[in-house]
Amino acid sequence: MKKKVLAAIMAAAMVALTACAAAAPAAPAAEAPAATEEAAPAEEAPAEEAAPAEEAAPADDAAAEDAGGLIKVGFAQVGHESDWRTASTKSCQDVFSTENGYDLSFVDCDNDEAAQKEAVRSFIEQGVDYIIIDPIIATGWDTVLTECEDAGIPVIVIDRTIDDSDKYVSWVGSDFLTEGKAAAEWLKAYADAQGIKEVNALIIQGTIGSSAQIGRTDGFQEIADREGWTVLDKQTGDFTEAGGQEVMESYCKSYAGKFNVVVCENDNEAFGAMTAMDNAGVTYGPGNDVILISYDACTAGLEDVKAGKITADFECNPLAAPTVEGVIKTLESGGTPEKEILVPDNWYALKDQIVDFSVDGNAQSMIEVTDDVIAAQY
Ligand code: GZL
Repeated sequence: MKKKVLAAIMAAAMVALTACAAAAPAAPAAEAPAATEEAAPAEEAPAEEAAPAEEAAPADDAAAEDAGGLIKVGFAQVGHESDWRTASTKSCQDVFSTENGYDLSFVDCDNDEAAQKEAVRSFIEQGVDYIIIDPIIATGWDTVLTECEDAGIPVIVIDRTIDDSDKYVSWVGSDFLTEGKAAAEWLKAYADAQGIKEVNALIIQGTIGSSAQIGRTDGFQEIADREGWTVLDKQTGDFTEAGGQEVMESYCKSYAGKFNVVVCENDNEAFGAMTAMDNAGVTYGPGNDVILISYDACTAGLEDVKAGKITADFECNPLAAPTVEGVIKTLESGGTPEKEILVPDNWYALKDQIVDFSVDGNAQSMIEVTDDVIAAQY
């Protein structure tokens, strides 16, 4: 929207300049006012043949062409650390395509907070119409969001939250605290059904300071405290498979024979943890030594549920881009979008591991993992 106004002003200025040039005695080409690219066609003809103002359109069309009539969107993505992230990126690139009327500037910030702030500032320099941010961590944002506000560029936050500034139009994402509570409330119901009296859990956390990590850790811990469970340790695997394997290798040495639950804050960490447990001779999944809980419920994660490796998987929906586009369309039409827009999550297990449970008094349902469910997943 911002760019369109600018293009119109430039076009009007070009028309005015061309009109002036046509009316004034022709200055020798060398003395003619410096013309911008856009004015070149009108300036090239000798004054007497200067194209009349209305024929200055080619220059204006050139300016409009520059803006392309597309809505310019800058997206500062966390990185490429997980299957979830891959799906999130694809969702955004599919929605904010040229065919759909967008000119997307995409930056993969490779889990680097400084690079992410730099990307947002580059979008301001480019004069995009909208900025989308998936914030690597939840704090440190007010300064750069103030710069976006000063530049008149609306910011939309997708997925993870920004907790130290409200200078954005909308946040679109999942309820991470509920995800953590759901995993723990399911564990409580499942342990009771299995006659498991003691829970000794090890947690492999996501990127420390990300709202996804904070919510899942805090939600699980709240129920663990209520139930008197022992959380033996929490260490970050940074949402990566390598990180999950490294932490689980250490856990298998430090807590050998002492744990019966492993909670991985995303599927890629669970993949790594499984490798480490295999190497240490620790069995996991229904009927084995360890109850393995994971988050994201990506396709590969659900395949591991179906294979009896991950005992329960708590989804975080990565396909928020269509909802973000809805926010932009509302803004384009002069409307005011909701400040917080939740996208729905589901919980998954095999039939025998599905138990009734509630979160904050709200009854939960679980989806049985079948080949069809896996085929339909992201
Ligand atoms: C959650 C998202 C997390 C996923 C991980 O909304 O930000 O980051 O759970 C991803 O897979 O790396």
